[in-house]
Amino acid sequence: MSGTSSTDTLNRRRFLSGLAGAGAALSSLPAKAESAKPDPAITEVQDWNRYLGDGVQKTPYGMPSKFEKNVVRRDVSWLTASPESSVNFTPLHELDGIITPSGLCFERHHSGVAEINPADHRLMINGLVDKPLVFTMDDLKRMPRVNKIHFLECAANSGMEWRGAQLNGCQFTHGMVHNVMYTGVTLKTVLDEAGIKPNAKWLMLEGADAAGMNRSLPIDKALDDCMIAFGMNGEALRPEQGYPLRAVIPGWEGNLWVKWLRRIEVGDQPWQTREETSKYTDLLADGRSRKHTFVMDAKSIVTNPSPQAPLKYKGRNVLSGFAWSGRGTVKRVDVSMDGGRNWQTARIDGPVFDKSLVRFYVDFDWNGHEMMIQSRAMDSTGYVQPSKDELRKVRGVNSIYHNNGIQTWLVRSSGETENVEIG
Ligand SMILES: Nc1nc2c(c(=O)[nH]1)N[C@H]1C(S)=C(S)[C@@H](COP(=O)(O)O)O[C@H]1N2
Ligand SMILES: [Mo]
Repeated sequence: MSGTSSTDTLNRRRFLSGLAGAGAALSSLPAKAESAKPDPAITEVQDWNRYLGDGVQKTPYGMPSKFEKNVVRRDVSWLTASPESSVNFTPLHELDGIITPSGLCFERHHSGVAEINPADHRLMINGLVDKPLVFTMDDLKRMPRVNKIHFLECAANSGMEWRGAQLNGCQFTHGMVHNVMYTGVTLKTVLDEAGIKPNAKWLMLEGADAAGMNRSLPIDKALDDCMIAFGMNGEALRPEQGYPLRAVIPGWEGNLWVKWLRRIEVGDQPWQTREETSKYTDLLADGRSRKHTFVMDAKSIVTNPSPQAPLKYKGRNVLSGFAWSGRGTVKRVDVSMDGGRNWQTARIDGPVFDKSLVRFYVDFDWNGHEMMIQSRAMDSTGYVQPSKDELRKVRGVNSIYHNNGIQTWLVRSSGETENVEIG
């Protein structure tokens, strides 16, 4: 029997006798004949098997196990000057399946998290409309509702990697992405209610944060598949994600997904705001800039193994990662273990939705040899994720945004894994 800890409660002691029978049964299990050293995890009765656990309502809003405290968002302290205009990163190597838990969705704010009482929040629609409107949150919640699962990727995701391998961990190289189920109203529903004029071509979405962040959105995209969402993963949006209302612009760069959404102006041309002129444009080699780079191209990342999740065992292992495309669904993911010489098709498991992450696996045996692991996504338009060199050929080396090049992880024979690039 293992020793009892000093935190034992009276309750626990009282129930010790009650559970003695069960304990005796477990400890009388025959030890495995072939195992030289008995494993106390199986031969000893554990505390949690002997004492009563916490009752209901210990945590009215449930939290992860204390043994999961590594599973957190992280920032890179030198990346930005202040925490209000900054970013943190989703711990991709700790996740599985396709849904990002709400508390782990990376955050990107230009002026901090606005704290808004939903009772005081309004959404205004003005400009080239028949009838300017102001909605309360309750108004929006009485309109026909939809649920959609989509990824959001900041255009600057992997931006540090343009000139070579930089940050050691997929959380930092690829962690500006999350995948969430949104609940809300389609943008078309609210626009139809206001009635858009025939000459309307663009919308301007504006946030209620101190940045008043705003972006121009072409009307065709708005009417096609955009939403204004008040829910994420089955509950209200988190404050960090724009509570009480945010724009959902499926497949397009995260910057367009205006949080704390308070106004939509309808116009006939783009507004040329800061976020679509001096920012979120990329300088090409010839000195010109790319304009209105909205779509996030197909991309993938192996999350396990990766620098923060080294290989621990020889023999049976699971390689895992995910892929996404802003142009549709992911059709196939190929994985190479030798730096791109040979490729095998990974097994996609779980639901495959439009403009959503898909999860892939390769079940493999590892004999301890060094590996150069890569993954390559193909989407429903036939587009194939390029290598970083192929990207640089077209885009030069002055870019920050829209780096969807193939990532390489070097797995050493110790299992330790590093961010590298092969030429
Ligand atoms: N109002 C407002 N909306 C915003 C921002 C902001 O700072 N203010 N940041 C944008 C950027 S650059 C990105 S990448 C996404 C990040 O969304 P997230 O914080 O839910 O990850 O929100 C966008 N919407
Ligand atoms: Mo962003």
